Amino acid sequence: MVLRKLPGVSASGMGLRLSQKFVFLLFLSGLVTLCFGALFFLPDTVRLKRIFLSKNENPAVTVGSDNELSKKAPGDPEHQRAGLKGGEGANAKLKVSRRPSVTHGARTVERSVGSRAQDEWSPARAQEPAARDERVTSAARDGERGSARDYEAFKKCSLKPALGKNRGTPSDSETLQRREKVKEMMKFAWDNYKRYAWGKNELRPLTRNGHIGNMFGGLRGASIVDSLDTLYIMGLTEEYEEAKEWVQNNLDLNSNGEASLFEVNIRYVGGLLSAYYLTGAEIFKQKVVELGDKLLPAFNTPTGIPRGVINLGSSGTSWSWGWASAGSSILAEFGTLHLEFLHLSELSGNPSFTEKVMNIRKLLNKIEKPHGLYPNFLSPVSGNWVQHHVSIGGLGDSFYEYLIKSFLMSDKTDQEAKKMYYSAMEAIETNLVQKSPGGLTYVAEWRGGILDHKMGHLACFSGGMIGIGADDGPAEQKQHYLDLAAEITHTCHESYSRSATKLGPEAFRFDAGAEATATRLSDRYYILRPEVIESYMYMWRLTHDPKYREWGWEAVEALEKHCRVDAGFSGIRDVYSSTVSHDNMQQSFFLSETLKYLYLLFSDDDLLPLEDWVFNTEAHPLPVIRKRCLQEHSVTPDHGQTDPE
Ligand code: DMJ
Repeated sequence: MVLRKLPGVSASGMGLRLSQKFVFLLFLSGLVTLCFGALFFLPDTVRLKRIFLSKNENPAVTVGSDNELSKKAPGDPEHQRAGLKGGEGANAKLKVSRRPSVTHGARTVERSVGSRAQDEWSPARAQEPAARDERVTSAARDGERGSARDYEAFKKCSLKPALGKNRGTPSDSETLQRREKVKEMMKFAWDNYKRYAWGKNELRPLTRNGHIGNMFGGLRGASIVDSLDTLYIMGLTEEYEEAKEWVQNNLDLNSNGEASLFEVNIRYVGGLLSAYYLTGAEIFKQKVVELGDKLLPAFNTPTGIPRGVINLGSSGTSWSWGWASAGSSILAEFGTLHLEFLHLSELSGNPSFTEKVMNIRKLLNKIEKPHGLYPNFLSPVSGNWVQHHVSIGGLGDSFYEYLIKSFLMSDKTDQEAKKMYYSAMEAIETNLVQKSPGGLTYVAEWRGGILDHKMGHLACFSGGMIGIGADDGPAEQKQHYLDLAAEITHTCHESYSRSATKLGPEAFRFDAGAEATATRLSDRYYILRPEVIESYMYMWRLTHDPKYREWGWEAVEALEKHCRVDAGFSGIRDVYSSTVSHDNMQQSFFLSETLKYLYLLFSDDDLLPLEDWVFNTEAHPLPVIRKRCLQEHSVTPDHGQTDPE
């Protein structure tokens, strides 16, 4: 722009008229606004935070949110996928903390071990009882010494071959046929994902494209990582190899996005760990330890209780969910890390992973609990409960699951987890377990002492959980726990059989005349969730009552009839309408959990025997940690195996 001084017109020292000055100022301010605004279009919103937020390293700093993920409301499909519902205080401010320097000597050496040959299995010293003093904290001690375990060590310490004598093939032809059907469903789901959504997180089967979403912080291929172990155990070898090749060549962990710590942990960390322990392919170990490192900054809070959302890039910034009460962290999220983090320490030799989750355990053990119950929201700053909503469904569920599974995964040495689990169960029975007028047993929710007579689909995992915990309970309670597990599983089956589609709603109620049916329109959907089938699988293994296989088959028929579409499987919007409306989403947990549990239900018990394997909450099997045996087979970071048997 050229500015000229006009003759006869008074001008300022710059030689400009007032109107020209005004135009110039307007232009300047427009330019500044434009530059400032452009910052917001930078791909990494965290850059802004780096510039404008406190440089304070550790204490939480209250900031406004530009984090899309954390702004999602609890009813948002992204949260429904995660099983995160409820949640008051949607306007809560977010908290942020930043990445500390992460230092340790995790091994990332790639060494091809090849796939596992079943007849190579040897029980070695696996039968030796674990020493009393070898409790979970020993993982940290071993880490300090820099020892690490590997596939061979775990294999030698298993009691039985992972895939059984004959890959769990059942002897009766009807069960075999049913199992083959489930395998065909897996292949169909996989082939369509591969065809239309390869490399994306999930398949949209109606529109035949991929879904990325914002739960995984820019990580891709959730369906691939979630499917690795299912493909492997089903003997879908070609498909497993494709998946492994994708992980090797395309799973890029250098993402800089904002992820749910919980979701990345249960799906990616869990999926990679299982794939490693089942196959011994070093690429899975290398990737999982690298990913695990990226999660550590989430624990950099005043209490060590991690926040829900973490930036996977170098900033390591973390946030609480925008909808969680007063910047709180969620019980089911920070309480569902223990199994995977213990294994991360085992494989890397880095004790930090174990220390982080033991710190969470310590805080939860010590804190005062209303009526012995664990509320769903806790402040990562003060370490106090934020409000008294208790649920064994969404927001609370897998915390309880991980207590009993931590005990089982420790070769039954983790007495603290055992004690916490059975005390929690006692409180749940006293305060939450109810019987409906029609005789159905259910687990209600608790809001500061008032019962909400509702059970979520998510809460139906508890049949299986209480079942696997029965045998180690107090002698006089064992049969009682098994009965309770069967009753809850029966109630969950009722929620399926009382619908037109024979699939269960997201939540069902026991009030205003309702008995295991959804009374609200918004609770009528089914998104291919596994929990009810998961309980059938455990109850089958524990009792061998044929009804569980029959119920599983009913679910297969319903899935085929209502959820199978031309290009994959889809959730449905209303289980009570036989004219179905599809939600156009094939969730990754359908491949990792629903189909895997169905396959196991129709297999012999020696496929992934429960003496050796504990399933994480995304159905990824993790081996029992037999400390003493493993110590004899551990490797040192730089010199390979100490005991090259
Ligand atoms: C899965 O991702 C896991 O089972 C989680 O614990 C809860 N929600 C889904 C399946 O419903």
